[in-house]
Amino acid sequence: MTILKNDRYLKALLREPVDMTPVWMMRQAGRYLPEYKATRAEAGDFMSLCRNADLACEVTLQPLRRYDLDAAILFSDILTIPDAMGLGLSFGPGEGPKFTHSVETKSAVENLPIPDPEQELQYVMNAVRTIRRELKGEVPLIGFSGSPWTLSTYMVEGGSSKAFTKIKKMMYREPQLLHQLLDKVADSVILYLNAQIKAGAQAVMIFDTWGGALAHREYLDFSLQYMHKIVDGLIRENDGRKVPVTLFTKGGGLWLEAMANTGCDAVGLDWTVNLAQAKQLIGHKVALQGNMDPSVLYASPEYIQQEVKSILADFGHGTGHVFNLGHGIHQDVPVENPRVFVDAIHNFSKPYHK
Ligand code: 1CP
Repeated sequence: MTILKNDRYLKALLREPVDMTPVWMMRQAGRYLPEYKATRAEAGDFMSLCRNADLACEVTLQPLRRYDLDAAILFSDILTIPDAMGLGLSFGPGEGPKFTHSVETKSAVENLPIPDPEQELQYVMNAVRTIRRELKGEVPLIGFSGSPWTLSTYMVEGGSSKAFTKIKKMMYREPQLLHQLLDKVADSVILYLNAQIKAGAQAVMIFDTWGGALAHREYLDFSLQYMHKIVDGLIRENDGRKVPVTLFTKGGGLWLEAMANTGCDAVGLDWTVNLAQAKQLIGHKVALQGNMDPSVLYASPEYIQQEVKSILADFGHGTGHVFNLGHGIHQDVPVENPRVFVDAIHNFSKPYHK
């Protein structure tokens, strides 16, 4: 077992005692950091940055040099899987992701290959191996994937969407076709995450960013069912240590019990959820990650500290909480503010762990 100097993130996910509440930030590597923008410019474009293991490692480590974070997250994107399936991913300047080919017909679904993670996605595994080496056991490395539903929204719509018109037409007109697609994507995600774990990821997270666009029954059927399948298919122990799995559905506050019942180790919460209520509901089964509104990082240092104190008080005593934002950090937050946030969590949480 590789020794970790700081393992409080892994311990909190497994609800083992810690000295203070661990913290990382969703999208902690990104455009709010001037050094990220410089490295991205050096790479040329976003996908070139992802494909270059040394530069992907560099941007993964950048936020850790500035802030006292308890985990690193692989620098990559959820859309690497559809890209590896041959859909042709591109990111125009200042635009969202776009695919050359969308998946709208039965033949398109049937012809989709399941990518071999050590072939078409080997650049991701190389980034994982490089980052693990360069982290030198300081903090654990988180691997990740999108959920089958969230990935499929991009694949069917051909890019970002607000109304999800095409995929919802497919869902209500040809549900079996959508199930076929989701199942294929779920199989791809299982292979991809297990390869990340074998390459060195010490925990994994599944981002279901668009699950909140679904109606209740459809969430269970078209999103959660496939995340459950992934949880069942994952390697849960590696290098002598448990590999915790976190599920995050943005807008999933009404489905916390169902999420906790998948057998995952932790549930990520957006900022609409009250942490005390969530703890009461599912805190005996899983750890909780979250959940400050990312926009609070626009506020004054005093306000940020107050908000951190309130969220810590909501969770109360004991382990099982990983502090985070309720969604990704915004591009235009002042770079000093994440330090106020991270330090406040560490300082103010100590009494809750005595
Ligand atoms: O211009 C740039 O530099 C690209 C911006 C960017 C970044 C920094 C994109 C394009 N992806 C990423 C990295 C990324 N994406 C990470 C690793 C960085 C880190 O966390 O430190 C992760 C975990 C993701 C995950 C991701 N990509 C999600 C799920 C998490 C979430 O925020 O909800 C989603 C939905 C995507 C798709 C995507 N990739 C990029 C953009 C701008 C988007 C969103 C598009 C949309 O709104 O539909």
